[in-house]
Amino acid sequence: MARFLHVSDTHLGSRQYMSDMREQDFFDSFKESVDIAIREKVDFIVHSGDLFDNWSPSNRSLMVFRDQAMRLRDAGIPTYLIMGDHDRPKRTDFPAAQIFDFMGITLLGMEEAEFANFTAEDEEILIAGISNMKGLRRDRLPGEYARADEKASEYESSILLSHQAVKGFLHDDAIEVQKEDLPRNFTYLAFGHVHDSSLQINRRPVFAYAGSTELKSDREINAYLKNGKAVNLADISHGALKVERIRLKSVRPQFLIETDYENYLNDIEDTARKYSSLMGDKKPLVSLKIFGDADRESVKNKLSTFDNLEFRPPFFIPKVTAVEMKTGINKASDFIREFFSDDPEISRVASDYFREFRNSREDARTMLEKELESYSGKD
Ligand SMILES: [Mn+2]
Repeated sequence: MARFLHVSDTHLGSRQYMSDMREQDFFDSFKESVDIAIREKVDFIVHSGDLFDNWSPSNRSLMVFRDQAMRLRDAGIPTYLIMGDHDRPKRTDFPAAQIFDFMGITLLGMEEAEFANFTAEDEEILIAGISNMKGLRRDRLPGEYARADEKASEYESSILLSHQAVKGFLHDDAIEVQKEDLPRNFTYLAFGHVHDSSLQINRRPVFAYAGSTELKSDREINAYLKNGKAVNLADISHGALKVERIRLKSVRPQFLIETDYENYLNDIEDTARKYSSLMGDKKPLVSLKIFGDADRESVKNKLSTFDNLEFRPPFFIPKVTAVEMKTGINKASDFIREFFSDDPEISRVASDYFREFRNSREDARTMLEKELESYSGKD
């Protein structure tokens, strides 16, 4: 028998909303995953990709990972991992995780399926890994799955690590793998890439997206409110698998509230009450969308009086006003000016971005990042 933890999509270094607080949240939930591995005395960890948020991580992210890798090494717990789409180098370079190969961190399957053996008390367990394959590499994936599957037929217990979008779990444009292409001989398919978790125990092999350990985007809020974020704790023995989700407590609760000026205070109170069971050590982070007319100053003042909630700067979405097509509106920039005619500041920003995006996406991106940085700095 061997016990292992399946962790995925930790995205160390991610700074959601350009926020230092959010960067720390990702570090916290990664550390909690390591706490769980040590507490549960697992024999090894499998990580199914997107360890770091970026293929060239910040020094801080590398330090955070180093410190946790040292704790695991001291506890005698090796880690097997693959690269996600975020950690595959965009030019000729080594993957960041490979720096830690001397500490019991084994990176598998950079270009093709690769295999490691874990020697448990009474059996050899196969750990197969294929890093994220997209673009030209994608075409080789079915062949690599087939090769891994053949290898798995030689073992009673086997685990496959892969980081891809399987049909049924993401929108159809993003699909890279059909369900019938998935290998059949493994005991457990440990998948990464899809951030909303799912665990299918009533099929062979057992299939799991462990899901991300923090919310990388507000699209993850609904699934998070339903299922939380988790890592999977599994016992594997002679081809039999028992697996349970262990919820991560350090995840910062997030809410998205769509409302209007008349109801926003009630809606905030209702949401906070409804999800009071999620309130832990961290203040929930609320994204607020206010539709229609609103006294923006008053909203901002009111929000600052909540001491149990953190607010992102609220989004105000004014009623869409029809632009009358009068003479003189020939160019898109005239149209933009007319559309935002009640707010000269927004009108200026919109025109600037329109112009920049037309010239160069890269310049526009730099401009947007600068603007957001100064914005989050103010808040
Ligand atoms: Mn990811």
